[in-house]
Amino acid sequence: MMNWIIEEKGFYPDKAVSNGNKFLIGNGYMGVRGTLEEFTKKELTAVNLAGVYDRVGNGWREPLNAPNGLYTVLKVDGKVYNLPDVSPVEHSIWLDYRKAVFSRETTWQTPKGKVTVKAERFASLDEPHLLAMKYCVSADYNANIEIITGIDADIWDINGPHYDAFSFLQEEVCLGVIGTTHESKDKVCVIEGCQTHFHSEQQVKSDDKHIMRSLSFITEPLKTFEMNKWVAVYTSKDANDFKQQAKLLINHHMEKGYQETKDVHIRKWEKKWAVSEVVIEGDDEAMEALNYSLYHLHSIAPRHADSLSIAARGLSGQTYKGAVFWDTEMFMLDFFLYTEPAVARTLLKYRTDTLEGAKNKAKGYGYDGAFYAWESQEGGYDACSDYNVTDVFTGRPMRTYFKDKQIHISSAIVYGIMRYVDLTGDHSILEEGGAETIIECAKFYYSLLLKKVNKDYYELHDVIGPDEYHERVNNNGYSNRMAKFTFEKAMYVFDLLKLLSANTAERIENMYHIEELRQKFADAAKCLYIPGPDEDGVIEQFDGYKELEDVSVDEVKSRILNEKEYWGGAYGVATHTQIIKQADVVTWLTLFPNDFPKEILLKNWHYYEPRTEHGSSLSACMYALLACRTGMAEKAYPFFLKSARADIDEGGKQWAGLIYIGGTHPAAAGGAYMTAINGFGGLYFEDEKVKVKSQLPSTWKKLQFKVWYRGELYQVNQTHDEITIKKCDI
Ligand code: IFM
Repeated sequence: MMNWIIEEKGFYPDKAVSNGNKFLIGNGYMGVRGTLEEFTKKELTAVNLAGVYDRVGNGWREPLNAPNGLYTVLKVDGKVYNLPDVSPVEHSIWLDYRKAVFSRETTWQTPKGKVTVKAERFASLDEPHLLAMKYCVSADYNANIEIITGIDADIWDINGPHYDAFSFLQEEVCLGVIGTTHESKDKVCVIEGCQTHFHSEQQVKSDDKHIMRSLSFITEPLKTFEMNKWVAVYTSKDANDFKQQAKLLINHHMEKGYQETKDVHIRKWEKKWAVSEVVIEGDDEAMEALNYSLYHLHSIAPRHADSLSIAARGLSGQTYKGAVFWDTEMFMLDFFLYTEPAVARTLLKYRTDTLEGAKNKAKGYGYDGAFYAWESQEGGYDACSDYNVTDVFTGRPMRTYFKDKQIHISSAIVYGIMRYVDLTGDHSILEEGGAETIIECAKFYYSLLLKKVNKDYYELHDVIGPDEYHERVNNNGYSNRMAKFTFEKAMYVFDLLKLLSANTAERIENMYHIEELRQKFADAAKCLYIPGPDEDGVIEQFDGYKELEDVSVDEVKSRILNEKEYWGGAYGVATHTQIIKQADVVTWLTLFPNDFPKEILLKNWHYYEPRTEHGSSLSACMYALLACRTGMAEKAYPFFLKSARADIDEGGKQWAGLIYIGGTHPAAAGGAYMTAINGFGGLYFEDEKVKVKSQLPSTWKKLQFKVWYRGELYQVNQTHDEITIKKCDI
């Protein structure tokens, strides 16, 4: 039986950080880490805002965390009862990820009796600016209770503090904090309102980082005292009258009541699950892990905007600078295309709207066209630093070349746009900047082409492929293949112009010498060097890769002097070996399985897998997908489960030196989804039809899912003996 609840019984202070990720709630506008009400920045409590950034001094620019309006502390008979300070007699936390509600229940023993707190909260899917909480206290004696609840503006930041000043307000039933950001002087406004179902004495107090109300009352045995709390979060980017809107929102929901607000939220989630739930009969673990992954993707989908993308760590904090990587287009996009194409469009619109930033980046390096940001923030600003890793031995920043050399990022944007066009049949994204984006990306690659005097083909030198441990290599197969794909798609866009509106066609014709570009791109697509298999059937990841030391991952691990040391860069332990960080050639073959016969795909899978550290959560799903494609469903399974459980297992790297790099792993979540649907489910589209070539793992008795394709919703049911695909009534 599918269990939609993940739970942790008992209190483990060391898990505060990983639980913050695992029990995260969010609604695309904001994410609230799964920390307890009394937790502070020490436990990495955060209300992380989507797409709003700030920079202090030379620190990394990162997304804002808002003041925490859920902050609540309990006093019993004059003493604070907080975790982790006072050990509980019982404690558990759980997340109902079908309903997207996080709960905790904690009982403490006081000298006079037992006191229990039961709380739940959600980030409204109906109203992106709203958080709601129910906080209940009961005791088995007449306890003297003080609930101290308000807003904590002592915020956890990695490279902050991001607020120059806070102003506090107390108006009617509301308490509020308005922070002024450092870089752009934007305002972040958090207003809370509170309703109790009991009589209490109320007092409001504030200091320079908090505004809190204390509610005092005496409990009666076996009676539960309930407090409901609403928190509205706005920024000055959302509305000029943000404060007014925040107060209106609180008042509106206070009138509606907690239960109604919650019911509407749950109904909205039910609508999402009605389309996106994946049923796997015969394997509850897989079904739970997969749908839990989908919960995370839903929680970070930017439904409140029409041009916004998703950060590599979702809304779980400031890690990776809250920036958007190729993760979105290559790993998460399929989920949204299949279940909520409007979100897919919003993600891609962010890319077409940041084309100027990409053109500026290309220009800055002396290239033509559009070189997208490796770590994209608003406007396409590349937040990736020249020194993205700190050497653990010397404490010195290490020069890394992710920003300068991961040229494959631009092709990921083209891939995403074309997949959207293909699966939705909607050309409007091309009309609204997509066509230019594709052409500019092709121009970028064209300006990078090299031809040796004695050769008649083009090469791409000095790049970094998906495997980041080998920097500045020549002819990375993945990058070259994706550049070729980009040239082909740019030519396709030229052909498509006649189907687009006259305005778009005219705009493009005025901007470009189409015939000249067409010839250039055709020549580039034809003559760009694409490495082929050697006598062993293996495709070299880049020129000279096979000459590197051929050792095992374990051997490389045994050479490590510090468990946090970086494996790549100039002197990394993997740099001069064939050990790679993540799927690279295998990613290419997964995307273009028809480039080579199946035996070559298999040979490369078997060659590269033992040489892959899987040091990135993006790696496993590519191995899983190619394994499915080559008839190795059983081999794919552990890689699938690893991706699906990425945020359940608390695995992965959490810290790099003193820098927290943990958080949720939406790309792994999206990768798990692709493996289930495209891999095991074998979903593909041909002749404008939904088709499947399934190969379910032996334990899966049935796989059932829905997908949107060209404006129609289809339900796909598969067993080992039967496949049905039928259109749903919408
Ligand atoms: O985009 C990835 C990259 O491929 C590997 N390092 C982490 C990034 C963000 O997930």
